[in-house]
Amino acid sequence: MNFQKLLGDPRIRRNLMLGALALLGFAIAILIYFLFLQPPARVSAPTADTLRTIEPLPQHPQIQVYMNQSEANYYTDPYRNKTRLGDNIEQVIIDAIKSAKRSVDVAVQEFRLPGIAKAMIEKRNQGVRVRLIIENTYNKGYSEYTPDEIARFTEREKGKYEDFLAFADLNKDGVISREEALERDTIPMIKEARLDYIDDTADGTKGSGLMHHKFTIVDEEIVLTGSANYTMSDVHGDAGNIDTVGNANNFVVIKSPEVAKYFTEEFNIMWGDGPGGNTDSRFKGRKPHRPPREFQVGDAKVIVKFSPDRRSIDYFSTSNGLIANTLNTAQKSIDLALFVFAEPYFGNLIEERYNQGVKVRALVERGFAYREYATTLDMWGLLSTQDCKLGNQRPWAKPITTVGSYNAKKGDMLHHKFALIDNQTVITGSHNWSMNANYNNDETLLVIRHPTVAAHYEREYERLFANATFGPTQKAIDRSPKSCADIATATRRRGPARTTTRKRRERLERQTDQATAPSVEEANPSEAEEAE
Ligand SMILES: [Ca+2]
Ligand SMILES: [Ca+2]
Repeated sequence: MNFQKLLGDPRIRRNLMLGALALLGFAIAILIYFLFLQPPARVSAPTADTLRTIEPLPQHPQIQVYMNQSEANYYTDPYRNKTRLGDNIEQVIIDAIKSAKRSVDVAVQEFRLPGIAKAMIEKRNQGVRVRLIIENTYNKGYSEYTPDEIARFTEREKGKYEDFLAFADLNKDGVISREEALERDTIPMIKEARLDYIDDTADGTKGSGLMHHKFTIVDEEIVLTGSANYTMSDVHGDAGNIDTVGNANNFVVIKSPEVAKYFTEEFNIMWGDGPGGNTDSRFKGRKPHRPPREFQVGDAKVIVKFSPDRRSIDYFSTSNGLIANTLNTAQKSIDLALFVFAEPYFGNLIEERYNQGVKVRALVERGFAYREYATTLDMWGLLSTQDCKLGNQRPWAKPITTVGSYNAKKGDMLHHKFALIDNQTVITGSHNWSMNANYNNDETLLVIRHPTVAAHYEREYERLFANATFGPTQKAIDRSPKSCADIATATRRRGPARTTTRKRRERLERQTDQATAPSVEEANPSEAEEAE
C-alpha cells in the first residue's frame, strides 16, 4: 500500500482533513490564549483580590471616621493607578462636594488634589456658592515657577518639584504644558476657572503663621476635617515614589448643622468680604477668642476649639488647655499618635496620670521624635530644650518603654495629631501638639466622645504600635541637654533666639509645623530654641 493510494482513498482523505482542521483549531486556541487570555506576566500592583483586608468597623451614623492607611478597605488611587489598602479620603471629599446644593467652603493649608478642584469648579458652575481659603506659602502652582525660582529651590523643595513633574507631565516630554497644568496643577486650575479664593494675606498682612486648617463644609450641614492636607503626600502617596501610600492621617465627617454652622462662623471670620474689596479678613491672633464649644451630635459629644489664642488668654481656655483638660480625665489609658510633640506641660500631666496607674503609649513621627525640643525626650527621662525654655525642667522620673516612632514606609510620615483616652474619647484635628499651633496658627481642635468613633482610632493605634521603634536613639541621648544651664550658656554664645529675623523665625516655624520633617540628621540645633 503506497502513499498515493492512501490519499486516493476518500475516507482516509476525509480523516486526514479532519485531523488537520483539529490541529489548526488547537493552534488557534493556543494563539488566542497567549494573545488575549493569559494573565499579564508582570503583576506590578496588588489587585483588590490579593489585598488582605480586615472587617470594617461600624460607623457612627453622624460621625464617620476614615484612615488613609486603614486595613479594612482598599481603593485604586486615580493618579498613580495604584491599588492599595486604605480609605480614599479624596473620594470622600469629592462625594460630599458633589452632594452640595447650596454651598461648599474649603479651608486647607495646602491644596493640590485636582479631583477636589474639579468637583469644586463643577459645583460653582452649577450655581453653588464655592469658596476656598489656603495658606499663602502654597498660593502658587508648581507649573507657575520660573526656571530662576526653580534653580533657587532648597533640596526639599526640589524633591517636591520632582514629585510634581512626575505627577503632571502626563506625556513625559519633560515639560508641563498648559493643558497638563490645567489637568494636574490645582492653583492654575482654580485661577483659570475664576473660583473665589483667598489666602492668609487677605487681612493685609504678609501672612505670618500658618493657615493650617484642613476642613470642608457642605451646605452648612456637613463638616469634613482631620489631619490631612489636600495633597498627594498626605492622602495617596508621592507621585515620584510608587511605594509610598501617603502620610498616616485620620479624617472625620460630622453630619450636624450646629457643628457645621460653627465651622462656617470660623470660615466667615477668615473670609471677610472675600477676594479683593476690604482687608477685613481676620486670621490668627486677629480672630476673636472663643472658648471651646460643646455640641451634642446624636448620642456623641463633640467639642470644637479653633486656634490660635493670644498669650494673654488663660492657658486652660486655649486649645492646648482643652487638650490638657481632656488628658486629665484619663482613668485607664492614654494613647498618643502625634506628628509633633513639643509641649512639656502635657508631659507633666501625662506623667501624673501614669503615676495614678493610667497606661501610657506615645508614637511621634520619627522626624520629630528625637529632636532636642521633643517631649518624647521628657518621657524617656531626658531633658528637652523646650522643657528648659518653659522653666519646667521636669523629665519623667520613671521613663517608660512604650514611647517611640512609627516605622512608616520610606517617604511617608506619621501625620496624625490624635490622642485616644480610655478608648472612649478622641482628641484630633489639624492642631499639632506644640506652642506654635496654640499661639500662631489657624487650627481646628476636636474632642469627640463616643465608643463607636473611638474604636476606629483604637484600631489605627494598634496598627501603628505593632510597627514601631521604641526608646530614644543614641544620638538623641547624646544631644539632649545635661542641664538647662548648659542650654542657657549655649544660647548666650550663639546669641538669643529673639534676635533672629522674623523671616527666619517664620521659616523655622513652618518647618516645625508642616508635613516636612527633615531627617533626624538634618536637625539644626538652633532650630530647637525656635521650635515652639
Ligand atoms: Ca508634558
Ligand atoms: Ca501664612
